[in-house]
Order: sequence, then C-alpha cells, then structure tokens
Amino acid sequence: MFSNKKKKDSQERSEKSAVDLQRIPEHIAIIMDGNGRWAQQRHLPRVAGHKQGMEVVETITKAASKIGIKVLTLYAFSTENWKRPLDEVNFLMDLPVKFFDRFVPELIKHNVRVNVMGDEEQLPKKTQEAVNNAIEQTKDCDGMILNFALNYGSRTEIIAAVKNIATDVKNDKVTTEQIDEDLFAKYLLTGQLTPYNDPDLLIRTSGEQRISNFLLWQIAYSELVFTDTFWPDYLPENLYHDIVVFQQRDRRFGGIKTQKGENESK
Ligand code: V07
Repeated sequence: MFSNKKKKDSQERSEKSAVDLQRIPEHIAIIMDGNGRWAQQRHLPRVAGHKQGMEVVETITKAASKIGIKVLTLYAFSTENWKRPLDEVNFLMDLPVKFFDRFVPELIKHNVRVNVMGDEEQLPKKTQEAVNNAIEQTKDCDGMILNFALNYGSRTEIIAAVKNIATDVKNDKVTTEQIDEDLFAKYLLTGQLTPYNDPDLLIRTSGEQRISNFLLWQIAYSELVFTDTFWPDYLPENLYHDIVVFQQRDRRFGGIKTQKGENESK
C-alpha cells in the first residue's frame, strides 16, 4: 500500500521520465489562474489561494530550473487586476515583499535570476523595493531567468514599443526602413530576454482558454496548453506532463517537419 507521499513521488518520477530532456522548451510562460476558486472550494478567503499560489511559484521555479528551462515567465498581476477588491489588491502587493524574504536566498542557491516586466511606477513603494531588491540580489545568477509579469498588459507594451520607435525615428536613431520584426521585438519588454524572447510553451491553469492580454506578439508561434488544475494545486508532475504534451505536438512553424521532429524552416 502506497502512502500519499510515496504515491506523489512516484507520479512525479514517472511524469519526469516521460520528458525528453533533449527537447526541453527554452521559454515557458504560465498564466497562474484559479487561486481564488481553489480557496473558495475550501471555504477559505480568496487571499489564501494567492498565498498558496506563491508557494507553488517556488516549487515550480525549482523544478523548471532543474530540468534546464532558460526562462520561466509568470503572470503575477495584470493591469486589469486593480479592479479587484482593495483588500485583495493590498494583499497581492505584499506578496513580492513576502516572496523576497522567504525565497530570494533559495533562488540564489539555485542560480536563478529574477526579472520583472510591467509598469513598476504604479506599484506601492514597498512592492517596488522588494522587486528591485530581488532583481539586484540575483543579478549575478546566470542560470534560469524567473521573469515576473507584474502590472503587465500586452497592448500597453505594444503601444509603448511603437512610441519608443517613433521617438527614435524622429531623433534619427532608427530609419523607417529599419523597422522589421527583429527591431520591433527589441522594443518589447521581452527584449531583455534575448535570445529567449518568445515562449515556446504557454500554459494556462484552471480551465480558462483565453490569452487575457498576455504576450500577444510573443506567442505568435507558441504551443498553448490549457489545464484544469488550479494554480495552487499545480505540482512539478503537472509541469512535466504539460511539457510532454508540448513535445508530442507537431511544431511546424508553417515549414516542413523532418524525421527527427526538427523544424526545417521557421
Ligand atoms: C503573486 C502568487 C502566485 C499566484 C498568482 C497571483 C498571486 C510572486 C510574486 C512576485 C512578483 C515579483 C517579484 C517577486 C515575487 C507575486 C504578485 C502576486 C503580485 F519580484 N507571486 N506573486 N506578485 N501571486
């Protein structure tokens, strides 16, 4: 008879062994949905789901870094989330502070570098400080990048890129002829992630099948995986499973697939 722990460990091992370590997605992005519903199901306040969700960020970060992911982008707070009740917003704004105290030493041990993309200016001072400290203290880590989308919205990101390009054209730093996909990508917030700007795999938890203004430009060729699991229940074995789903798909980019499953053209 299996104990729960043993059963969990063996599920984790079997999902992990199904992963082809030669074809790990380099950049995974996750919409961490379902924290509120997870809590409501347990008759807990919504914020209990966010708290548990933060623990899961830690576990999944370690699992992702161990199997060789280069960038893990997590949608932590969207520009729409300000519309939530004030109590909930306040709690959310405290999470980077809690995260910093609890997890930054662990991240350094795992050689993980923190990056944040989104409008930082609108965040409370204490949140900005926690974020900047996390970035600063992990800046020499050269393993996986843990990239938080915080107060992020993709349309705003695209408009900002357009404005910055327009300014650079006006100041003769860029010519209109030079504007192409590669140049445009450098002006997006993911420009800092080069050469891993675009996610290979986008996962959304909790059953919703929408993009919700996340990385609109960058997911042009991404595989999309929607899973019913709520984010606070998401375990390393779920991540390995979703990577296997990714590996089983044909990634053709409109080109011709070769026998080895490599792309002949992008
Ligand atoms: C947040 C926990 C995860 C579930 C989804 C929403 C709630 C980690 C951070 C964070 C962000 C920046 C940073 C360090 C940590 C975070 C918010 C919400 C607003 F530098 N988790 N988490 N930020 N949740």
